[in-house]
Amino acid sequence: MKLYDYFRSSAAYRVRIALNLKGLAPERAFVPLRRGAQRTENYLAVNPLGLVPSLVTDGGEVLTQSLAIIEWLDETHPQPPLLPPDAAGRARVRALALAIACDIHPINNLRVLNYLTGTLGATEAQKNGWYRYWCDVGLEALETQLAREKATGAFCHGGSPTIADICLVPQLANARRVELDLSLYPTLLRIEAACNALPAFAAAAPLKQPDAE
Ligand SMILES: N[C@@H](CCC(=O)N[C@@H](CS)C(=O)NCC(=O)O)C(=O)O
Repeated sequence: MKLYDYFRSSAAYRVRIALNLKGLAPERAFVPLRRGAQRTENYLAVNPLGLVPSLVTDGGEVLTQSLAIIEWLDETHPQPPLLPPDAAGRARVRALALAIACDIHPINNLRVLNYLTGTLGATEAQKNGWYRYWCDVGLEALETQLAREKATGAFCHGGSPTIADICLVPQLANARRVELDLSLYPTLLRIEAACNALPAFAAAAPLKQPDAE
């Protein structure tokens, strides 16, 4: 397998965590987003979305979209499972993951931020304000949900990590980069600490990657 990766990409960070949890270490190709490598002919031939991650499977298929990749990994390498055994649990975990992957992350993506500053003429301060605002809106809702629901355990769902935790940890790393006040989210911080105590999460952190700048 081959993972197209970038140290600071939180979507790729999700896949790195899942691969580590499954004990898999594919070949890696780095796509330096800050230098526009995602829009080169070579990379667009792999993934026409021009986004990382992409995973080339042993069979040569190119998989895109971090959550689709992670669910594929979970189906093809079932241990340890990244989704609960019951349908209601799976719906809850997917909803938590999608709250991050669909509602927080995309509007703070590099190309959106570049459009704000480049096309719309927003200042750096306005851009960072946008980022912090949408991150806060999403994380506040997650904190409320996780703090009040009985299904929350040491991790987002019970006592072992799922795709919800896999999305949460990279999103909190992004929030720190824009200096969001995370003390407002004690449940999220508690779960993040439980995750980062696991080598699979710790080893996937952006600054531990070979392409970290
Ligand atoms: N929904 C996609 C999002 C992928 C994505 O947005 N990747 C970002 C990095 S986290 C990217 O490649 N950005 C490049 C750009 O915005 O030009 C997924 O989950 O894989």
